[in-house]
Amino acid sequence: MAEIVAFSKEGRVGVITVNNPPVNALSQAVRAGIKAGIEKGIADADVSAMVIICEGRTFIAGADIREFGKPPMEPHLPDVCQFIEDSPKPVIAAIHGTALGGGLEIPLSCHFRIALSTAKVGLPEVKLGLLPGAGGTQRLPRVAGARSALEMITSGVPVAAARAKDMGILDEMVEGDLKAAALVFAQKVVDQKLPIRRVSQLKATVDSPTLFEDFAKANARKFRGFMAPFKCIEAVKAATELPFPEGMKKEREIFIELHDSNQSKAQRHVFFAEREVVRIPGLPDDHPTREIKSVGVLGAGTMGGGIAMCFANAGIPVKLLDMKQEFLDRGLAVIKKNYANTVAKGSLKQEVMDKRLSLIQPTLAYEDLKDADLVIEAVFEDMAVKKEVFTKLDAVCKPGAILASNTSYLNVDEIAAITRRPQDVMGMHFFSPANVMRLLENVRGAKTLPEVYATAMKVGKKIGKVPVLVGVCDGFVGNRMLAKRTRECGFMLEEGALPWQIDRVIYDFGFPMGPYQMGDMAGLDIGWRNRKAKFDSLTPREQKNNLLDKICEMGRYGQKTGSGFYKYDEKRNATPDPMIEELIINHSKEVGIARRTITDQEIIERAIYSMINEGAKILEERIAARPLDIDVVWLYGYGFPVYLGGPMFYADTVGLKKVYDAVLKYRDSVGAEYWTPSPLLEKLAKEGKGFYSK
Ligand code: 3H9
Repeated sequence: MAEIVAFSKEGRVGVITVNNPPVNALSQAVRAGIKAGIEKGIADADVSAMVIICEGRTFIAGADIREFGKPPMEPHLPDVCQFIEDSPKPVIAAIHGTALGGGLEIPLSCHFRIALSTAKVGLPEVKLGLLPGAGGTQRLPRVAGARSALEMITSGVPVAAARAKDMGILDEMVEGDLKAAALVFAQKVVDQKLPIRRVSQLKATVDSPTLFEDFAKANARKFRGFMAPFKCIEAVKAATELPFPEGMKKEREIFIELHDSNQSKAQRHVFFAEREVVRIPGLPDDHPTREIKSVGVLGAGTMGGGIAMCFANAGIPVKLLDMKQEFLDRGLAVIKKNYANTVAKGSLKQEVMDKRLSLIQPTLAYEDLKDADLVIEAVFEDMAVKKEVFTKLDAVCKPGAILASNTSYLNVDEIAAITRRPQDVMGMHFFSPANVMRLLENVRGAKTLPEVYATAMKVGKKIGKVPVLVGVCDGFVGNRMLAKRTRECGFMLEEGALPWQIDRVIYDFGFPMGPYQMGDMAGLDIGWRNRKAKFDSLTPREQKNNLLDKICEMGRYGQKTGSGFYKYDEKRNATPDPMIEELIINHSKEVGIARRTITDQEIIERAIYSMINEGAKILEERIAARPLDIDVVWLYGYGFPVYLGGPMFYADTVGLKKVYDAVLKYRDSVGAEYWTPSPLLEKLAKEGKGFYSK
């Protein structure tokens, strides 16, 4: 087996090669190996310079995230970095792939840095709720200036080699054989006796006296709720004000504070959850899948058009079918407009847009779908319509084609049963706008073959989605849980809350917007239509809780009609409407409920804990295989705050006993038909466990 870190000599250059697949993360062995390599190089009189280089697909991708939360093991990364910088012999980092986090902090401690032109460098710790903890916040401002460092560190977005060179992070950009280029560079350093440049001894430049305040203010919305970006600003500021050793001390203190915070734990959980979610429990990673080379999409409306774009973006040709030419024309015009907007913003080249458009072929004939490997229908949400469509698809599609429905709550098994191939039928629930939203709920029916849903997971990833495998139930994972929040918020309006109070609490919790702002934006008529379709299955209290009916009957459908729960000006700025307040107060009288003060805490408990309880039921019923599947649905489909890790992770941080006790409290006050604790929640709470710590 290859050594994790090897030391070899090429002429007078000591080469330290890291080989720790898959991404050369800085495990204890790597840290120790690099330090030992530098020691060897210093001690060896025949060595005049050293190169740090990596095997495999990338340079070091950072600290080993799996080691976080465990007892730290020596040598610590900041010490290794300092040891490199203190070396009396020049050390050169030779970068390929992505040098991230600690993987950039090592090069910043080297005296010179070269990279392939295809390489990228970045400090993405902020995305894990951390800050660079091995000198990144102190050294980057010293090579790139405080403003660039702030941008890179608080966004976590890596920069390409060319930009990194402009910023002063890289000394040279090279092509071809990186090791050969590094050896040439090292020889040059030795021959020309280039002075060793220790970054810690440089001065961090600040281009404006109010840089830090201005930067925090300008990004306030983007950073809302997150601790780490503000802490990153504090650390970079320290680099401009304090001597290096004191700045390092400050960085260390903040790193530990963030590392131990629930936010960072949540964000690290999200990092692994989004990678784990595509793995299907019980199926090997290499389970056979079907090849998807062409796709059919039914319905050229907003949803179908968005879905077609997803496949075209991934280079997969799409036949887009609708019933009338005018529907196709309208749908294609919207697709064109969407692409044109991206071109206008400079994020897409015109020729790429043209190529993508050419991959979307409109058609009126089902016959044209006969060769498609996958067909996704996005027609009207009505079982009779879906059955008609699937009967037609069953008749024309080739054997082995996967037939998927984009339904958001209808029974996929019932749809599958109308065909002669239920094993090839499943749900693929995209979220609106489908070309933007990352979540894809892949719904496996009772008879869907593993090969079929494994294909949907793979193709989902290919088109840039975060696919989550779920089972059949009303609303699947996301909408089923959302329905509980909607119900409780509706009840709280009757009992004493107002839409703007609920919206404020949900926004402050960390969602992008509250439920009533969201309803107004999406169009209240959608929820109204759903309510009418489900009216008979509602409880008497839910049937009488008819504020939505009253508001929609006034023609107030939300932003698009200028009013809904809120009223809107011509710029779509919302203001609370006294008329709606009066309507709600009168409604409470009508249904005989004495209004009372609803605290913000009650809003959180009823809106969020009701979803957690439902999530636990979803786990029991195996609709979702793991709590992480539920968390990913909520993070990517509904804007659950990343720094809380998703509803199930959040529940663990609150403590399941507390959640369970609240469920019992509301069972007594609101009613057992709404608040029966899930047996799983009850069991875990009583055992003092969490969804993740069983
Ligand atoms: C840090 O550096 C802190 C320091 O400042 C201070 C310390 C004192 N550790 O993403 P992929 C695994 S914080 C452990 O699918 P790609 C990953 O889980 C760190 N494991 O591949 C997956 O495992 P599995 C700052 C890691 O090609 C496998 O590698 N660095 C790490 O799409 C493949 O990953 C970052 O935040 C890690 N650091 O993308 C960089 N990284 O196969 C995080 C990856 O079992 N990493 N794994 O599921 C990335 O952004 C991407 O992985 C990368 C490759 C772009 C490198």
